[in-house]
Amino acid sequence: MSFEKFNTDADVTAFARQHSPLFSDQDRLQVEEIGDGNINFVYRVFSDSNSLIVKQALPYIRVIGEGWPLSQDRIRIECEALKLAAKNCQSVVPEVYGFAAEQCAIVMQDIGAYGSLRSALIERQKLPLVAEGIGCFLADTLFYTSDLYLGSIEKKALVQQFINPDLCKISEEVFFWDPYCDHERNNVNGLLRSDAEQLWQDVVLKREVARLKAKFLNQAEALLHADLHSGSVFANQSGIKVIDPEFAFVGPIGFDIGLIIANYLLNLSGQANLPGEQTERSDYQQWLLASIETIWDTFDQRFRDHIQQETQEPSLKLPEYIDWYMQELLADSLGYAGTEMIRRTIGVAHVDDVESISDPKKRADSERLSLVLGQILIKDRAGFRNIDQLVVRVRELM
Ligand code: SR1
Ligand code: MG
Ligand code: MG
Ligand code: MG
Repeated sequence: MSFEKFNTDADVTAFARQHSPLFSDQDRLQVEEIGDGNINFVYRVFSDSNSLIVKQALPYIRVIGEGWPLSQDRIRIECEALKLAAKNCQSVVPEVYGFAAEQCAIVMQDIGAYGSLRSALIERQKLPLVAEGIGCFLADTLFYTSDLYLGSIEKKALVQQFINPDLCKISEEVFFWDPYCDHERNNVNGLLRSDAEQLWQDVVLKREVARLKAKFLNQAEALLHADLHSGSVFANQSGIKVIDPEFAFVGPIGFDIGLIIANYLLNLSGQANLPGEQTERSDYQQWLLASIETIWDTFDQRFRDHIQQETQEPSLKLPEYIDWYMQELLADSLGYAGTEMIRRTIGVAHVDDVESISDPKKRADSERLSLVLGQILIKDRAGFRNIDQLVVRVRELM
């Protein structure tokens, strides 16, 4: 059967009925298109009493159109990554109800009781369980898909299952190339032009970004979410849900940790100029820094516990090795955090935490802070011995 895009509400509801037992024949169904991501189409299908989500991958990037073709295998990747995360980190991802390769579409649980973490951060909500939830998600999904847990043969099969060349190529370009040259895809605030030009001349920075890119290309360490920004995390008072793993591939663990830390720091940069009382905004910046510490500390403790209790391979359990490994992981994470901050500031896909600041001068002030932090994270990443040292450094720059 050849691929057909859902063109009408009836197409979407028919698919939803066929792939989930949630609705009866008597239910009158309605559809709303809710996708605000860059890549796919997302629909919410609902009756008076039930709802679910249908997500369809077209053969191109949604926000660009047919000019940027993209493999539809990404929807299989997303489906399989969601199922694996559900197994490794219980109830933290939406349940998959059904999948159809021909229509390149998934039917899954509606997590309507949760809201985007990005919006919560912009509104300065202090949701209590989010940072710890993210730390646990990282520790569980990354440990159980790494060589620290899987057998050698099983691990290679996982690498093969998640070969994701098109989506990796997007990240290879938008993280590690575009922002470091005057690329036509970039989006640079006119008031930041000279800062960007200075950055494009910085060969030490470019060398360090190349080292991070080489790890991204070559280090098949664990199954990553690989797009873990604050729009991929949904949250409420009782915890988190993580969505959208279509970029999943087996890569360097620090990439996932770094992306989410960066998104807290991007919000911190935004809070310097978002609307509201100064005292309220600076108090929130301190809360963001405390959250970053909690994310790392929770991840670090839980990941070490998993190694202690579940790693079979004796050479990988050596305490001296584990300490070295966790130190490397912190450096990698901070380096990748820096690349996320820079690409979200002068690259193709900006974030509302900063982009919603309407006064261009104020926005440039926040963007400059993001750029400075991003460069420090990349160049000085190996110098931070623990997460507290990062927090101290950020406070000096605020
Ligand atoms: C052109 S696609 C840009 C970004 O959108 C996705 O959400 C990923 O973050 C990707 O890098
Ligand atoms: Mg996404
Ligand atoms: Mg911007
Ligand atoms: Mg601490």
